[in-house]
Amino acid sequence: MSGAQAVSPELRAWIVSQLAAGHSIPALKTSMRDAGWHDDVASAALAELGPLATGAGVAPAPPREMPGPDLSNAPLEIDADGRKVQVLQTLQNPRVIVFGNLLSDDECEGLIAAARERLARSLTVETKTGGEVLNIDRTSDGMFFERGENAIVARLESRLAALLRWPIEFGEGLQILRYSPGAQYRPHYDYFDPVEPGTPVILKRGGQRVATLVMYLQSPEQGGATTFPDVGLEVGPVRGSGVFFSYDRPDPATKTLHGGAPVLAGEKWVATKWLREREFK
Ligand code: PD2
Ligand code: ZN
Repeated sequence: MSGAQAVSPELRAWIVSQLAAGHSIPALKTSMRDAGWHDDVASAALAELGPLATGAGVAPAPPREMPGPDLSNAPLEIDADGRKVQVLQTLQNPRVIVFGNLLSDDECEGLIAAARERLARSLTVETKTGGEVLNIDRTSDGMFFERGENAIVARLESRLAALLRWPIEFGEGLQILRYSPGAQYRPHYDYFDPVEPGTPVILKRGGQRVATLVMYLQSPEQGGATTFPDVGLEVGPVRGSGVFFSYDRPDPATKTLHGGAPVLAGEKWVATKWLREREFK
């Protein structure tokens, strides 16, 4: 303590706000001196609070809420809006969960039948401009359903909202992909790359993607696994099952690099549901 002057809560709050506004420590010292604060009080306060300006010593952000099932009691199956979904396999880092019995055969066939006539060579969101482009990394054909577009889509979406504990409104419309022999989806991240110039436009609608669920509607005869190269995981594309993974930040450190291995024989059909951090209007 120096003389009669202590670092008051008001001074503390003022320093924090000035640092947050980008003012330098020497500039603050001059202002404090002009306002009548002793140099040693000013120095002590700035030494304590100055690291805030660089981010050092700031408590890390609290963990954000993420989509995912409640696995606190290690359930073998979860009742999701009336369907008993199996929990077949889990990985902590990256967060990956393989589900069985997600869809019935009738639901798989119904989605394929409704999608088939609307298939076009798959476009991906082009992060350079925010538009859509043909992507040579993805050689499947695809289409999107609107959210709630037909009875099967609506039923599946409420099942997924219950299973993953994430509002229906935060999900993109269901994407359907068909991979013919030779088709693949080279490894990529599903979040939008923050450094690409088109990303801010994409994020206006619902914010970042935070999780993906790839559901298998038809198994190929050979090939077509969903791969996670960072951790050497391959998930077999078995009809009615699906692989869920989440990413709490748009960063390769999430280890969520993943791809669709080439289909070697037969046709592989998937439905992908992407979840956003906010309502996707
Ligand atoms: O079809 C797949 O296995 C696959 C792999 C990687 C699908 C996606 N990504 C996707 O739809 O994002
Ligand atoms: Zn993907």
